[in-house]
Amino acid sequence: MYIVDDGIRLNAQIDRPNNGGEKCPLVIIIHGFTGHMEERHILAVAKTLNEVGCATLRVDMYGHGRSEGTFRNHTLYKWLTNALTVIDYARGLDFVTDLYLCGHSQGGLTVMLAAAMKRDVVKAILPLSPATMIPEGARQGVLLGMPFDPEHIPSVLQTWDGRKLDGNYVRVAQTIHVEEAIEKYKGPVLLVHGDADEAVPVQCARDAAKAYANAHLVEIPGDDHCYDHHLDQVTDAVRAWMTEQMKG
Ligand code: FER
Repeated sequence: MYIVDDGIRLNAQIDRPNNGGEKCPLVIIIHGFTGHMEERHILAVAKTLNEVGCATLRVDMYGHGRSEGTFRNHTLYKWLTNALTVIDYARGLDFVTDLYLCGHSQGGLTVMLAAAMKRDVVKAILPLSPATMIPEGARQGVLLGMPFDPEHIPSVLQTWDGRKLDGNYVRVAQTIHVEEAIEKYKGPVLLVHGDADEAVPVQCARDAAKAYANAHLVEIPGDDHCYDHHLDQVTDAVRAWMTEQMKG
């Protein structure tokens, strides 16, 4: 299934809850930088949400997975407008009651930004290991483990897997202010982060948890960026928190 965002086809999949219920909440789930909607941790979180009675809408963002657009040309603006389009699509589904946003890493950052913009329609958010350091890293010239001059951004950067990323990614990221988005969103927030994350420091989630009006942080001791060791603790945290949200 595709959701079309201004001519770009975004590969997406809806999974309804196991009880096959009529109307239900829906959680949009967004993967991270270089990721896609079939990653192990994305599928595990989706399955858990389906088990507690939520539909899920997983989507491959611009330039990722089986969506259109090229990786090299993706930016946080493109992901953000993708997210706004996917939110509107979800709101138009007749079986959907409350709308939630969940995202991993760069997808977690994206849902934090989108929730601020759509705060009147987003019930709660679940940023998992959110890559909130990207904008400040872009301003400081520290991204992808390669220092660069933030006033003279290279036209092309190299990612850790050797793929090319246009310098406009950095120019866009430099304009984004995560604190403003955090300040605007007053709904409930579940943050989950491994304290041995090698890609996004756990401090990102600690800072966000302090700054949000209504946040709960679950740290996973010893776990890494994609929860290779304790994915079950991630899904336990999601299951417990979402069950509480659905009561209220
Ligand atoms: C970076 C570290 C992490 C970066 C992006 C990420 C673009 C995102 C990781 C993810 O989404 O999984 O320096 O620079």
